[in-house]
Amino acid sequence: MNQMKMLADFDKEGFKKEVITNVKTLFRKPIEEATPQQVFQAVSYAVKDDIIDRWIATHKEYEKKNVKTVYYLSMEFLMGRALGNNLINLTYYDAVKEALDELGFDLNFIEDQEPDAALGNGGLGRLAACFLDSLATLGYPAYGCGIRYKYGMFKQGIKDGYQVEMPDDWLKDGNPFEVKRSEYAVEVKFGGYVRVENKNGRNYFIQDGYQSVRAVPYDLPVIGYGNNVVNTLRIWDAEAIQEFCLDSFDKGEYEKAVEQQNLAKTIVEVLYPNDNHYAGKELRLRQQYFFISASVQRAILKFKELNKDIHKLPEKVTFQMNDTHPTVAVAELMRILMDEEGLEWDDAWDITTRTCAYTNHTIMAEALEKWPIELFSRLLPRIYQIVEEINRRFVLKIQEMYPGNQDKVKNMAVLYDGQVKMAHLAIAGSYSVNGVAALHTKILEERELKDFYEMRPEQFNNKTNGITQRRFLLHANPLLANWITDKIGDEWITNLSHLKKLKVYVNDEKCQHEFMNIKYQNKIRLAKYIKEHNNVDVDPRSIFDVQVKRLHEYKRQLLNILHVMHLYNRLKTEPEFDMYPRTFIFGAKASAGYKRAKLIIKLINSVADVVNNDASIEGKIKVVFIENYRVSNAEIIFAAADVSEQISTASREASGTGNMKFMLNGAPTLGTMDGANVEIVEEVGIENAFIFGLSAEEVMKYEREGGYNPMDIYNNNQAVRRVLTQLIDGTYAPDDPDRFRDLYDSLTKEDVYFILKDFDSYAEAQQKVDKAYQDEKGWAKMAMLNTACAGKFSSDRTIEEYAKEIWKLKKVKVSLDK
Ligand code: NBX
Repeated sequence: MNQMKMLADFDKEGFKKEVITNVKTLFRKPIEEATPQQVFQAVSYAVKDDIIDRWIATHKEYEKKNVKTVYYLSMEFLMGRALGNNLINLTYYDAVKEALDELGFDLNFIEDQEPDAALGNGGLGRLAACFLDSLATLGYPAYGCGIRYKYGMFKQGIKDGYQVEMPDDWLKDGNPFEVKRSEYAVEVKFGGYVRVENKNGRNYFIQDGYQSVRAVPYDLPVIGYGNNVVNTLRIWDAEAIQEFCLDSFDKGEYEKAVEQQNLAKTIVEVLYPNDNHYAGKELRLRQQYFFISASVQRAILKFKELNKDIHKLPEKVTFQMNDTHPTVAVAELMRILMDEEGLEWDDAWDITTRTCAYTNHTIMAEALEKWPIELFSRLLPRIYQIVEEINRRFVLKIQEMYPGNQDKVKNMAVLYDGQVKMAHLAIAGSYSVNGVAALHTKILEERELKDFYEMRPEQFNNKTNGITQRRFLLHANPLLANWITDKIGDEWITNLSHLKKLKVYVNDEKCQHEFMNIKYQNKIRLAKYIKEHNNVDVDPRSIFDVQVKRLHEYKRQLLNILHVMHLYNRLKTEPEFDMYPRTFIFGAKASAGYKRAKLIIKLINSVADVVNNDASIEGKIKVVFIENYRVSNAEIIFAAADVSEQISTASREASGTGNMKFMLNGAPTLGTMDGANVEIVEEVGIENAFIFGLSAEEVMKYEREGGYNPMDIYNNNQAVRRVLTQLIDGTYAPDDPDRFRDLYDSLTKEDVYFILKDFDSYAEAQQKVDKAYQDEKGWAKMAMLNTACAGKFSSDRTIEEYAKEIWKLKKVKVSLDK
């Protein structure tokens, strides 16, 4: 890379001066008196200075070349912290570290002052963030478009073993990297009614009696690695249109002003903390239309600055819809093309369906967005009219293809049963529909979206997810990153397939030692974090067995903790049983209203209380629940993991991306053949993973046949019966033996996630882990092979596929003339 050249650009003395000046102008203080937060701000503003020139140069270049741009529309961008990542991608990290050292500050400590930008729930939001990083690094013109939530994902505390939620006031000290762009504000209208006006023989549809808000964009820089490219994440804030007029004596006007203030405030107030679950709240639909209308309006205005003919839109713009949440984009684009640009339906529809594309992230029925028509049409009257017409024409097409087949209409219509089905609207309005892992796409084509696939197979494609190695290796695991660079050079930073060059070292004992020693150092770092944040002592020589992800029944944290209970039983009752010391590490936020998920958190903490305090097991098992799992502590956790728990019920996890982050950092997968695990095993070899459980086909077969009977297992499997009984006999809830009865009932009545069914197979795989870890060389080799074979899972690879196969983008080079 051009790292050396870039580093030569860095003016260390100038930077130090700027930090000192920034502290003075921002906080009226000499640097010696500044708080760590103030130093963080001062450093960030100094870094921003370096970013701005590249940012301007990038956009100048895009305009000069009039390039095609992708707009990645997403309700969520789970960015995490910016400072460290920005320095990494500017290739200034080491130089700034040195500069700060000389000023008497530790960069790591300064980084820790930054709150995570947690504008997302989990996988879907983090994927969007990784994609932005890759787009900029590859030099593709792109905008991320989202919402500037005042409060992001809640902060999780653990009180008495239970999750408590606290507001995430991430903007309270300001965000040094953002730039407010008031000049690009647009109006977004809600409610009212549609009036038809005839002008020159053509009907025009005009929304009247509406309430509206001013959408104001804030831009965040997204820096490409060492290439001068800076793309933009544009997040929208809402402001009242009418200034709040205190001296107005007109009561009606005054009340209207207050109403509009409130409307603006509430729209962007908070991120809905549900993942893979649809709640159907009116405010959520308002959020969706708010950021989509603003983003699409702005994109069209920008397009028109450089292009005369609106028919050329698909040649210059793609809207990629991250799940169904941004799907109103289809109708909003139709509205703008017809009502504002004056196009006829067919023309507008042709343009729209060559501009929009849709990514599906789930097959879980409870996650499918369906809006009651009553609500949808009241809130978005003109958009609803358009959706009605889309539906009318789409149903005609279905009937033409399948005359007399009412089932097809029932399964595919956009409007059905009084509801607007957002996935159907997304498919009808898109030229591309993609799943996020090979197995997931196959299930979409063969089952979930079968009718749509049969109608238009060429529309469907797979894009297996990926992660950015810049954040999840280069920044998160500097020891391993340096070791890899020493061995094979630094090209892996922008081309992860180079990691396969590490394969020649996997049998080399010295390399094995070095690799495992780095893992050990990272485990010490995590142990320190756990001591500081949880006050639990863990032994870095034990196996770090990690499950970190959102809490959801289908992800089966319950299977993991039931197995811990089982191991504990064995240690207590089988004198001949022994095991290698293991630390079971959990981290997970439960959606605030998801009772059962919260009860599972309480169970994990209750098991931890008993097991961690039982001296008789000699520390063989430790259980730790890491509070407030988020991007910033994830970086520490992945680097330190020995075992990656990816144990979802097969067919339920569309892809998973945590699995890839563990693999990259040298942790073998203990998992089911689900999502991208299938492809991980393909890359690394099944002998370098611990695979167990029903296959997706087997799960789906049981489901077609009405499930299975968990009581058969309860009756025949002593180990299972024992842990289930312990859920209701007070072993883990002496003060309230009924506390976990709901979990007991869910497992013995239906067990919809096949936890008991997969229990034995999971326990067996866990035994294999225990044995394998004790073969030091064998384990080192397996761990190294996981890193060496992770090349496919770079989001750079994923984005190249999107760019070539869906978006048809061209790369742009940016140079800085000084
Ligand atoms: O998207 C996740 C899937 O569960 C993962 O398997 C996949 O790897 C990841 C990226 O493709 N889905 C997800 O995170 N969904 C949500 O967070 C979500 C949020 C709100 C909502 C529905 C889903 N209404």
